[in-house]
Amino acid sequence: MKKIVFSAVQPSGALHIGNYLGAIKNWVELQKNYRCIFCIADYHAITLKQNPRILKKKIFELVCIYLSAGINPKKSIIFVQSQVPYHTELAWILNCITKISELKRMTQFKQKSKEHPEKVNVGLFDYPVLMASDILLYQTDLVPVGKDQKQHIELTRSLARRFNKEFGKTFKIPKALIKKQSEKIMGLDNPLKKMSKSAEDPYNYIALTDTPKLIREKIKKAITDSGKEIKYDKEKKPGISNLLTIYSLLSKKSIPQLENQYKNKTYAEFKKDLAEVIIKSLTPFQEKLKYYQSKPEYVKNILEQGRKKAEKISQATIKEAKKKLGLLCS
Ligand code: AQP
Repeated sequence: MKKIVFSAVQPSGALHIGNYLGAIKNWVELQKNYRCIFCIADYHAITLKQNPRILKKKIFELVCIYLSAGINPKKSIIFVQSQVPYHTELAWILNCITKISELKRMTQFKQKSKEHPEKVNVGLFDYPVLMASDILLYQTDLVPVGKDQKQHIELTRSLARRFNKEFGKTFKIPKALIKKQSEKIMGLDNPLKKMSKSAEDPYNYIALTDTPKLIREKIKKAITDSGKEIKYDKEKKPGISNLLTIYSLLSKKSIPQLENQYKNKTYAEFKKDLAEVIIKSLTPFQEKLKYYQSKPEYVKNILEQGRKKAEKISQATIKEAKKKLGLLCS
C-alpha cells in the first residue's frame, strides 16, 4: 500500500511563486511514489469575504493551475472541499475536543486578526480545525506544505492523538513535509514577511499568471539590501537571499554556483537575469493554463471523478469516527 499524501490550497487571491515553490511543485514529484490527494480548499477561502462570482472563477482556475503544474488526474485525486460534506462534519466532531486556548495560540489567526480586526469571524478562528479534518479524513501520512502551516499540522497531530486516546484508534497521525529551501519565500516588497496571496500591494508577489512585462517590473522593483555583493546571508541580506533562493529553485543551480556566477556583477544585472529565469519557467505553465481554461467540460469531469473518490475514502473515516463516539450512522 502506497503512503497517502494530502494537501490543499485556497482559491483566494493571486496564486504566487511562493505557493508554487513551497507547495505545488513538491506535490508533482510526490505523485511518483505516493497516493496523492489534492484539494481546492474553498471553505477555507470563505473565512475572508469573497465575491461569489470571482470565487467561482478562482475555484476553476485553481484546478487548471494544478493540472498545468503537472498534477496528473490519472494518478492523483483532485477535488473541491465543499463538494465532500464529511469535511465540515468531522470538523464539528473535532471542535468538540479542541480547546479554545489551542486556537488562540495559532500564529496565522493572531496575525490575520491583528491585520484585519474588523474581519475576524468564527470561521477564521476555527480554520485550523477544518484543516485538521481535511487531513485526517484521508488517513494521511504526509502533508507537503510551506513553513507557515507547520503549527496547524502540529495541532492536527494533537487532535488525532487525543481522539485516538479517548475513543480508540481512528486516525493516522500525519507528518508535515516541509522542504527547507522553499519553506518560506518572502515578499518582494518586504523580505522579512512571507510572500502572501492576500498582500495589498501586488508588488509583494509574482503571480503565476503575471505577464513577462510585469515580472520584469516587479523584480526590478524588488527590495534589495545595502552593499553591492550578491551573497546569501538571511540575517544581513534578506532581500538578495530571497531572490537567490527563487533563482536557485527555478534554475536548479545551487546558491554557491549563483554567488560565483554573479561575483563581480551588479544587483541590476542579477535581477535582469532572474526575471528571465522566472519568465522562462512560467511561460510553458501559462500556455498549459490557457489550454485547460478553454476546456471547462474536461475540468468539470476531473472534479466529478475526484469528488467520487474523495467521498468514498472520507466516508469510511467519518463512519468510524461516529461509531467510536456512540453516534448512529447509516
Ligand atoms: N511565501 C510562501 N512560501 C512558501 N510556501 C508558501 N505557502 C504560502 N505562502 C508561501 C504555501 O502555499 C500553500 C497554499 O497556501 P494557502 O492557500 O493555504 O494559503 P496561505 O498559506 O495562507 O497562502 P498565502 O499566500 O499566505 O495567502 P494569505 O495571504 O491568505 O495568507 C500552503 O502549503 C502554504 O504553506
